[in-house]
Amino acid sequence: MEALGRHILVEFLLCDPDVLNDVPRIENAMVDAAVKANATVISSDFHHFSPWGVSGVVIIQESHLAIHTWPEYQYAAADLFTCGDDVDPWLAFDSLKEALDSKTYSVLEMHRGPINLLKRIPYNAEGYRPIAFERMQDIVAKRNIWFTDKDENIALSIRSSGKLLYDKTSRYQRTRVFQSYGLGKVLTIDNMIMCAEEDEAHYHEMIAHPAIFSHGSVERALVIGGGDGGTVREILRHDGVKSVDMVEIDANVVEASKLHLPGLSCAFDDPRLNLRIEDGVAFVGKAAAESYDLVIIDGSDPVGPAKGLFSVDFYKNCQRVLKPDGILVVQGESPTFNREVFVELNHMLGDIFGCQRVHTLLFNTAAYPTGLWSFHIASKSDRDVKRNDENLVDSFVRRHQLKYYNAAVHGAAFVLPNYVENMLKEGARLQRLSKK
Ligand code: SPD
Repeated sequence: MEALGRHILVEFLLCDPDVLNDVPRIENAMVDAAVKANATVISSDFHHFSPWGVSGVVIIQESHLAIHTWPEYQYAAADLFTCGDDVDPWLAFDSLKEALDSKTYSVLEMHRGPINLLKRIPYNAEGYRPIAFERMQDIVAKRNIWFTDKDENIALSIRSSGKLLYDKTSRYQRTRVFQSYGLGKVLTIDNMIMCAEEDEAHYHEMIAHPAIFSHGSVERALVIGGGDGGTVREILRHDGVKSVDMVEIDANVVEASKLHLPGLSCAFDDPRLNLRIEDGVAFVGKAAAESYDLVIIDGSDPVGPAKGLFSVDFYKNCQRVLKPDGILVVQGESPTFNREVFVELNHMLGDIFGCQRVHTLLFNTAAYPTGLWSFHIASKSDRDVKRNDENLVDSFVRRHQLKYYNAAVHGAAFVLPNYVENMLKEGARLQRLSKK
């Protein structure tokens, strides 16, 4: 039958679920399929589908290829629609089948616009042809691939250039570095964003300097996690610091940073740094009592290997290894994105250190969902962590050309909006009730 276009509807079954949940990989497979079918790619738009999977479309000059994937069912639904005799959608089908590693499939082919049912009218766009041809010369395929960090309800997407610079999976997790358009190179662990070149200073300056300046004489520090190197870079800016033990569980994170994030990994060669690749929870369990002025927990979210970083026993050990006037800083999650963990961490530390000695600071970041993140700071003595020596801070900020932290930001970061104050108080009330 003669027709204007061919439309292939495919059920790809028993596919590789990891491929089906990988936005850049699916986008590449679809663009590749279009090229193999001899189509001209105009643009592509691919996103994470909630809660898992990928959804996207490749616009081709000869129509479109679209896909939705369900990794949890090892299933993908694709529709491959092409017009004209020069493009063969079956070549796209073959290419996709292989890329998705689909063990079985079913296909329905429809001929769209059957010529014998249509009546051609004397429509003449000849005058437009030269203009259209000229415009076509400027078309450069536009690719939209988004890395999305999300829970069931809230997400943050960063547009990727499609260039994956690092991708390794250890026994703990998958570490990737990709090139983004808006925030430089981005480091991810599993499906979470860890840091982005253009924005990481907010996080790393605020995890280190408020605690160090309020302590006043940090000499020995311990960092758990922080494999990208940003936290130790900030600590080692302080001349008074004599040694830093850094314990990262996954060598891949350190390797990815050394290879692709020179701005973060630049302090790895500092002779004061003792980098160990091992389990931070076990390390703190064995470390000598009262041996550190500062302990920083720079972990990822409470899933996978970072889970142990969110337990009472772990924080009791952190308190034990601190000197009597030592300070603990904990990656505190977001009051909106991870409300429960945010409150729970604050209270857990309050139970161990005493709630008057635990303070929460907030800072903004473009790289994490909701844009607002926190650190909880627990002091082993009665110091006012909000105070700092303005002159000292100012000259340090000038000397190191800091991007985010300064003396005023130090104080302001501890000022909490009412909803956050109330969230922490309400959580404390519920905790008291549950203990009765
Ligand atoms: N949701 C991301 C929480 C980030 C935790 N750590 C990032 C590591 C940066 N050094």
